[in-house]
Amino acid sequence: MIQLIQGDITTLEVDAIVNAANTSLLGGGGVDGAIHKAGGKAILEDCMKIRNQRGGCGVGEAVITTGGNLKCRYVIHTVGPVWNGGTHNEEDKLRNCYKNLLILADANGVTSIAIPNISTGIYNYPKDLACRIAVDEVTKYLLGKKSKINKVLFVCFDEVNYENYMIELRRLF
Ligand code: AR6
Repeated sequence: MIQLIQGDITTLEVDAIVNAANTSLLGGGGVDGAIHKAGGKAILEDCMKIRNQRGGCGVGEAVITTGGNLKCRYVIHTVGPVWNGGTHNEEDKLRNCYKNLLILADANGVTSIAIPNISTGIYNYPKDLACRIAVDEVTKYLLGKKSKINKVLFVCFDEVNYENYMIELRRLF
């Protein structure tokens, strides 16, 4: 099941929420700042361990930590591409975010997951293009693999993203 909601991802009761992080995994603004603020220091401690093990998280990759004080068991951190005109493999990198976060979720027994609009804030990816990629990758993954994920929430914070997702999901379903 795919659901669309508008709101703050840090309040949701799901197995995992996804963070739009940066390669340092040390926190930042936007949804990243909100997740670390609401989730507390246990999330940052796990991020530091991952930094020590593998030096952070590459663009398009995903890593998993505790959900700390949040209502979710896990936070899956992925790093979207910075939009740079569209000629720097931004699309492949954004597709990789969705592919890898879903694979990592399944590998950890996650059955419900909430995903924000990766790269569409500070990283400036055009919202309409990012929306199509997100919906395409999630639907392909749920249809194509023996996934145990049975609930995906697309969580939009701003009105433009919400409208884009509404149109795209209505077009498909
Ligand atoms: N819940 C859900 N979505 C949110 C929330 C929230 N609480 N807050 C913002 N958004 P951004 P990026 C939406 O900038 O573009 C950070 O500093 C927001 O409206 O959070 O991938 C990281 O550390 C937008 O649509 O992430 C990186 O340095 C979407 O989340 C950098 O920003 C993504 O916006 C990553 O930039």
